[in-house]
Amino acid sequence: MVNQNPQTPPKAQTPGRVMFLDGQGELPMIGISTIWSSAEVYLQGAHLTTFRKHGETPLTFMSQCSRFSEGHAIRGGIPVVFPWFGMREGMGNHGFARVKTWELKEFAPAPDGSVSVRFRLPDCPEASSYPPFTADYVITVSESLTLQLIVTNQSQDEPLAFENCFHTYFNVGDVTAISILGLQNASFLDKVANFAHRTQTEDVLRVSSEVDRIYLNTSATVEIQDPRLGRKIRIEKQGSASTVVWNPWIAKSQQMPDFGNDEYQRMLCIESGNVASNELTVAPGRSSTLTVRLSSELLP
Ligand code: TA6
Repeated sequence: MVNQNPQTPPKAQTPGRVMFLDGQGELPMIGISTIWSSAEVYLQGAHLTTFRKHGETPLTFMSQCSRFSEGHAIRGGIPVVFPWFGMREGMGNHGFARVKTWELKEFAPAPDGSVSVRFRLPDCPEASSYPPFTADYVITVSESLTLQLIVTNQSQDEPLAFENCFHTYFNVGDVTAISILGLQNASFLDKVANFAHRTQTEDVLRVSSEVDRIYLNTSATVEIQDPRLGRKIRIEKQGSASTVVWNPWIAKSQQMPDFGNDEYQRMLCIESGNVASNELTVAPGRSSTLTVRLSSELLP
């Protein structure tokens, strides 16, 4: 509606809200609500477990079998993978950030109705093999969801090398019916073929078996078209050269204790970050920011 009286400021948006709650397994969690959407974030891993627009099914997928206990990664939502991706000898998969309890530094309901929360990775023994750094994570909830991971090298003289990735699990109606757009001509490491180097020639990627691909040197927006849920999801990114696409399919699902045997049918990971040969090196005193914006639209 047009404001008839130029002296009267337009009506303020309803401010967003932040609530402190006990989540599953009594892990501390915050609930965020805005006029458009709601979200839940566990302090362990600064792990977003749900983002849902009002009137839509959740954008993010959560396994019904996920563990919620200290020191164990949550299965679903958005694990923050840092400072390494994949296996590191004797050190487990996907870094330590996803199992540490992050400090909540700030939460700010903005005048436009959005809410931002900022977390910081605490000091921990595992970080001592790196030059000193800080890692801040800002989640902004509005009609869309924006994620920012800011890593600053606090060393005076040593470069900081690391991998990062938002290992996002999306909720889909039927994984075999979706179309994944935005990866044509990108080259990838195919983990299901012993990391063979390949290039995607098809304009649309479809899933009909296990998929585990690390696409390199691609900063393009990826789109998931989901005819069963009648929606389109957009994944826009900045400061990210890699995209990982993962669906465990039948056998891997059965092997994962914290994942239901049939759940592969309703999820797909499209992960944005900098991994493998796209690993980042940040000079002393400098920062690097990974930004991802997730949005959705119902199909006509
Ligand atoms: O990003 C894909 C991937 O690296 C897969 O290879 C797969 O095993 C997955 O992540 C899950 O890893 P996680 O350590 O959470 O079981």
